[in-house]
Amino acid sequence: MTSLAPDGPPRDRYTGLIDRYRDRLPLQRDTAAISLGEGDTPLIPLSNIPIVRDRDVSLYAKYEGLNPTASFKDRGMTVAVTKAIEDGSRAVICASTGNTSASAAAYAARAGMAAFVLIPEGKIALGKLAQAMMHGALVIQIKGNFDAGMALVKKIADEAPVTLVNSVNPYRIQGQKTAAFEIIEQLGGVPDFHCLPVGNAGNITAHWIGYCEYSSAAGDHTTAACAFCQGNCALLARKVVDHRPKMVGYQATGAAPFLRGELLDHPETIATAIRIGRPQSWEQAWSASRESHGWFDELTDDEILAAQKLLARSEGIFCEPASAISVAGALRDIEKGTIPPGSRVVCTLTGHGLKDPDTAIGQSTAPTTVEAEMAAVQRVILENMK
Ligand code: AN7
Repeated sequence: MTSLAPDGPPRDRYTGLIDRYRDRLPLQRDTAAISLGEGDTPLIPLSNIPIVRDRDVSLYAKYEGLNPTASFKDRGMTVAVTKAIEDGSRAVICASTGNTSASAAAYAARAGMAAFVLIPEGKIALGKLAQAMMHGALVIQIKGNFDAGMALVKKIADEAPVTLVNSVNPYRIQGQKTAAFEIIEQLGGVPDFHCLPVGNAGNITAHWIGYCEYSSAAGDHTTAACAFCQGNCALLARKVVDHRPKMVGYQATGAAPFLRGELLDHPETIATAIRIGRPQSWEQAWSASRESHGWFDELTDDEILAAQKLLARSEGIFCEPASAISVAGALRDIEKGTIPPGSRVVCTLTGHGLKDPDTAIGQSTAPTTVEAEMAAVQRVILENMK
């Protein structure tokens, strides 16, 4: 019943999203995947936050920070880099607020390709910079923001033999749509609301494509062995894929072109990952929002940081600030009732908190330093137990 080739990996060992969903991806059957085992990230119920319990909402975090380079970008990058190799390319280029550069650098290293990354000087989190440097990318800091970098790399990729691996590359979006497939499989159904941060707007676009594909496959489902189920078609047969979620996109107040209704020249937010004023998937994200009957909303930097801390302290989940905006927004909408009681809600946590140690340390209490003596240690413990 399996749709894998006879010499493919055993079904019980997860080997990355290209092996898992190849039939749903625009790659040739025999191209070897450039993979680091990305995808298959946990969907974690958030049950310790009082408002969630009070309103009888089922709230889940899709923890994309557990991908190989610690962000959702790896889903798109495995497909984009595999395709670049299929096409004979020798180098990749991107502009980035950090995570795309980390992912591109890692997958290019694995593929034996050169990587060129343009980042806004002083505006990317330390962990992401460390990753791009460590994987051997040529890191070019520009005295300008992400949008300026994006304009530059598009021109360069038009003229030079380098593959652009920002999400304007359609293979990136194709890889990222697999997050929606996984969510349906993990939930055993479709969420009512899907909340996620919006920067360049590639991810909201990709998720919507994923949900639409899954629901149309469910509608057409006649065979016992489809690409989604790989022989286990119970999910589709039970007709649990009977709707599509409302897509809810959150932006930081200082970088919220979807709320202003126009592109912005000077985006600003502590969530540097989404410090973007000119989203490349502008039209596609509006379509996803409209077709799903979802909406966009904005949150302040303080609200973003409060949600980051709440997740870390009450759920044990450390995500980066840009990721926390999905939970900040969902909780506010649950409280307002825009997300009604009884709903099933998924928030994407796009990147790991370790990406941005400076912001985490900056909002936490500094460690207490004492002499290495029992009395001193006891004193400070007792003081803090009061
Ligand atoms: C943690 O790395 O644009 O709306 O250059 O790193 O698909 O852009 C990162 C974006 C959300 C927004 N959360 O996703 C880049 C970059 C995190 C991110 C987003 C990003 P899109």
